[in-house]
Amino acid sequence: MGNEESTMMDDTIAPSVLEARNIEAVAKYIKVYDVKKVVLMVGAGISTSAGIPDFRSPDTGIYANLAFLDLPEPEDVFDIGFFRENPKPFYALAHELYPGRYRPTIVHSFIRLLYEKGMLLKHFTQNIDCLERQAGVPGDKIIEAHGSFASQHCIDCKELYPDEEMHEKVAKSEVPHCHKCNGLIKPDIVFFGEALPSSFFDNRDLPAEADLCIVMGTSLQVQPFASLPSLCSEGVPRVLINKEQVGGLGSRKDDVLLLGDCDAGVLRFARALGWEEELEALWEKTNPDLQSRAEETAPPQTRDERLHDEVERLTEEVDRTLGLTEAYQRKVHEKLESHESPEAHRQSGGLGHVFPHLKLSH
Ligand code: CNA
Repeated sequence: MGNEESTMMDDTIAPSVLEARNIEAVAKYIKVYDVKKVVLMVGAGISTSAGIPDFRSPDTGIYANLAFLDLPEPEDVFDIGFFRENPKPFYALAHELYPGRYRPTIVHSFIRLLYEKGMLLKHFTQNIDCLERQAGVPGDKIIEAHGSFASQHCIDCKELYPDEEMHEKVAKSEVPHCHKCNGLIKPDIVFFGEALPSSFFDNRDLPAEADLCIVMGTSLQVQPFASLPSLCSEGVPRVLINKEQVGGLGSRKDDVLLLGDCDAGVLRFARALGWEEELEALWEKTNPDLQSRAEETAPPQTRDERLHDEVERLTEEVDRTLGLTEAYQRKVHEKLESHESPEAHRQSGGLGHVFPHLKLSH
């Protein structure tokens, strides 16, 4: 399996379903055939523009930059046998890759858009960065074929390890140990020599049902994932958006290769579908600056809201600086007095209940 013919289709041979072997013809096919069952197969290349390096890109890939970890072979960082002997290189790398530090790319938002349009049959990802979830693709539409950082267990007794402690350990590049048996803790990502999750095998029939397949950002070098595109039915268009041609993509009559950067490829695809604005709006929602901008442009607060916020802020300040000086107490008191009318003050029973440790004189 997975040894698909990789001889490229001759330009003189016409496609069977598409009008032409280009992305505009795929967009037309989607509209004309009312495509509703799209399968995606992706890898690290869809997250490189988020700032997460892939494995195999020369110069920028993780394998080319593992010298600092001093490994016999770069692949050893994900080798379960090596991990048992020396987990430190993996945890140094986990520190770099850990979810929460990166924004989804426009490709992740494109996958979400396919979902919103009711067209996403299944998204197969080799990535462990959880960016598709962060972009709003629901978990039941995603097969994380190589697992993810979402949970972690002891490699010996299989005890679950708490998320919060894991975050702390990874943040410090420390190796966590099991609270029960002191074994090594490993995130539930699939290492070389480990079985893929059952969800991968349970859903492996879906590519055969698809009416469109999109492969992006993967070198298709890791089996059994690499065989997925070959499981699509003959006569179903397959699109490859990647820096280079990979696997058997390009060997069938309705294969379309969009070689180059995947963000640019997806934008061109969206434009051909008339979805460009929608896609950009969806991607903008993943912008972490959006929240702060929303706050800046929020309508002015009412007097009561301002008062409530001020009380909360002062409570925190007081909690932080227990053991206040007399002068500071006076300052807080004056400030509160100037924000609250005597009437409101009486009705609320004063501020002593908010600051039980503050002896305010009324
Ligand atoms: P890979 O073998 O490193 O291949 C990446 C592919 O993407 C190559 O063909 C690149 O040319 C191509 N590529 C890189 N950047 C771009 C770009 N901006 N636009 C278009 N194409 C690009 O990675 P695979 O995913 O194929 O290998 C499988 C491994 C990688 C899985 O086991 C993953 O767990 C693992 N991995 C995941 C992450 C992540 O979660 N983001 C990061 C690094 C490695």
